[in-house]
Amino acid sequence: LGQEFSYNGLLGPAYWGNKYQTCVGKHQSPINIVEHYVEKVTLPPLWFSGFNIPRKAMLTNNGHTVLLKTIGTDVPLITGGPLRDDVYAFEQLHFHWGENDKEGSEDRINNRSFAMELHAVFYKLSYGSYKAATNFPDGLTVLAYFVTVAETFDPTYSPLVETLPLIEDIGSEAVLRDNLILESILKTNQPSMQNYFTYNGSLTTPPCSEVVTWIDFKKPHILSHEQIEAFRRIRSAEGERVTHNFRPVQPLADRIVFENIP
Ligand code: SG7
Ligand code: ZN
Repeated sequence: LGQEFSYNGLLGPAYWGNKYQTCVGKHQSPINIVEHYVEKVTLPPLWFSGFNIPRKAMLTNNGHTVLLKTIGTDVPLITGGPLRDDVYAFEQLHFHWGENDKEGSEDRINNRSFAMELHAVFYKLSYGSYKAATNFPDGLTVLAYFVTVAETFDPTYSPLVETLPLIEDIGSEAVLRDNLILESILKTNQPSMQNYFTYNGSLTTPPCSEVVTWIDFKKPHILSHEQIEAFRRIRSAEGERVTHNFRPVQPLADRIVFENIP
């Protein structure tokens, strides 16, 4: 588990391209989104289904991040927006964070970093599986939520945050005490979900496959400093705390970032 790449030293982001050719591709993620240069558009609404059902959820420490998967059939689906008529199925969600609350997000807005970024990963259902989908340019979509820090934190994160002490060791996993309603964390029922940036990019870790339609919501989530500290206590392959698991921004090159104005 988890020693093919790292976020510092000789396995750090500057060296990912040595082992993984795609990581030096032209359409990599993350990027800095400069609001002055985005192209405003009005896309069909994003549609969410199956997010309001309570599901058994399992949290895993994979040595790089904290990963949540739901257990059971009839997975949550999304379509619309930049996905057009294609249907994408929920695979997992995970987080990126930094050493302190001033950094941690992967994408930036006008060069601003956020304390954390939540990624909900979906694969195009017609490709049959997550793994198969990663071979196609439109194989994945990731819903990205920026996180800012305040005392008045979002209580819907509590069941997840309370499980973090159980998975501090690499490879450990734990089932959330109560079944999880993804809609509470992901806010899929809220109008703010229709205001987002979208662009074509890559996985932000090796193999850096350029197969991701990124959808970055403008409205940030709010966690407390203490909640983010609980993430910083999970341990990597080297037995050290994971205090930095975000990739530096990559060149935009010839890409256009769109902003959906509902
Ligand atoms: C996190 O981000 C994990 C990885 C994921 C990677 O490290 O969620 O997933 C697993 C199953 O470990 O890597 C290949 C892959 O999905 C990159 O995903 S991201 O681009 O959304 N950040
Ligand atoms: Zn991610």
